[in-house]
Amino acid sequence: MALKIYGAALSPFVRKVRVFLDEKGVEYEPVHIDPNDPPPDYRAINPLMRIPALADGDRVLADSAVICAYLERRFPEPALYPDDDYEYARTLWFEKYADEELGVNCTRTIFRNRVVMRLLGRDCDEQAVQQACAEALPPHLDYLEEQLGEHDFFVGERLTVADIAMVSQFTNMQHGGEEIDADRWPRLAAYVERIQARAAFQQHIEKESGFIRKALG
Ligand SMILES: N[C@@H](CCC(=O)N[C@@H](CS)C(=O)NCC(=O)O)C(=O)O
Repeated sequence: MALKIYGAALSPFVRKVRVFLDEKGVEYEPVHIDPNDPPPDYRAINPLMRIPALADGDRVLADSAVICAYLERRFPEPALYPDDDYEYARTLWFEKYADEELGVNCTRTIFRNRVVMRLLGRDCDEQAVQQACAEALPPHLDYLEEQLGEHDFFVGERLTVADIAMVSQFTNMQHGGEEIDADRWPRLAAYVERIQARAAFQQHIEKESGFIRKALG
């Protein structure tokens, strides 16, 4: 039976799980759930009513980090977590950093105000967006630029769930009209562009950008 991924395409956490499966070449059925108006019976799948959730037959799981950890064991190849103990923990660190620290700024502030609020016909809190861009995000970008160094990936010289989580958040920031300043954070900006050029990311970003263009002009 095909896996089902519940959620909406523009969510960074849903995109993370979809890209994770696409990188592994595993098929799935996307089931649309609007996070602003989930159907009541979705509570049986995720009591927190958040997206994404996964159904693998009659097994259900919620939270992108939990889902990816399960999928890694279910479909081990190609590995998206390192074997080495320390590298494994560093991967979880950067995944958590992306989901939480970048998530607050890139998605819950920039993307939510510039895209979601407009799609809902509500006001954008531009002051909150400016605060995220000018004050909250730069220390995170400084740290990530330094941690990335000259490497192609955050951990272990190959793609991990940390890269997928990280670039998924920056994709929402870009959907919200903001870019990483390549003069200030050149390695991070080039890294995001490189990871987004992978087929697994590309297909989603193209569709999402098309939808946003059509909906918001
Ligand atoms: N830690 C969760 C975060 C999921 C999350 O916050 N999803 C948002 C959409 S991007 C959502 O469902 N928001 C609706 C709500 O919180 O009620 C994960 O990684 O899956």
